[in-house]
Amino acid sequence: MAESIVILTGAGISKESGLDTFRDADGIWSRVRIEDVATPQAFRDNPLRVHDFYNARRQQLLESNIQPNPAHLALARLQRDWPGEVLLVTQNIDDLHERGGSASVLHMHGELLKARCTHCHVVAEWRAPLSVGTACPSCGHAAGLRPHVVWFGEMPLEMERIYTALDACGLFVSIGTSGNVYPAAGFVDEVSRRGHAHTVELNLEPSSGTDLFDEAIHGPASEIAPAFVE
Ligand code: BV8
Repeated sequence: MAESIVILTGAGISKESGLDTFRDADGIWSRVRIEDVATPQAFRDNPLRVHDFYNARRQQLLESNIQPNPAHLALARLQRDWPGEVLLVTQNIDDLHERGGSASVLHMHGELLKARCTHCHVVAEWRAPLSVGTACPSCGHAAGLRPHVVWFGEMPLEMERIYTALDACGLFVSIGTSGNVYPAAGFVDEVSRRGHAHTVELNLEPSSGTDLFDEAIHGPASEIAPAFVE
């Protein structure tokens, strides 16, 4: 039986599609502070500022120039053609994997095009700007909606399913992530501890955890991801 594969992607895979990364010199965290926009405390203190931050990113994602690049397309082909299981886990909240043709994507840090009600917990597709007074489409509660994203200090989504897949995989590939944010940054350790899976980093430059991988290939994702998949 073909080995199962876990792919972890980060902001670097969407960079060539026109979306900024977080920790590069021109990245999102060079312009705004994490504590101002990406924590539960920030949302309690200043929901308007947090909504503005995600509204702008949602609007940009919906602009016509933002399209999946060859790296997204290559992973969709891999998922379609590989005879074994391929779990595609992304830290990205964009929908470029889906638009690139991936039928199954696990968004461990949530999704920009969804909103969640803090009262009834319903998750709804959401493309319009959110504001402090937007009513929940399900329970009608005014001011209950928040972006469906995982902020710092919150539990990432579907961790049980991810760890089960990490424990069973024969190949783990990390693409376009700096390896700074946990628990995702610890996945390579989790796989390596078991000793019988191959681990590969595909990134523009060596990430902070590059030495933890069995193999590392450096260059733009749109070139090295398709080459790796073929
Ligand atoms: C949790 C929201 C358990 C959505 C994001 C100390 C203090 C406080 C907290 C902690 C601490 N130590 C550890 C923690 C936990 C914390 C954490 O890891 N902090 C770090 C920073 C120290 N983690 C958490 O809080 C997580 N939850 O641990 O839960 C828990 C909970 C409660 C109680 C007990 C336990 C939750 C983390 C989720 C945070 N949410 N964002 C959004 O707005 O987007 S994180 C943010 O970083 C993004 O989501 C992003 O996905 C994620 C990872 O970033 P990357 O994708 O790696 O992007 P980055 O810019 O860093 O790197 C890009 C890379 O691409 C670079 O290497 C670059 O070279 C490369 N690149 C660039 N261009 C290209 C390229 N590669 C290829 N081709 C190119 N063209």
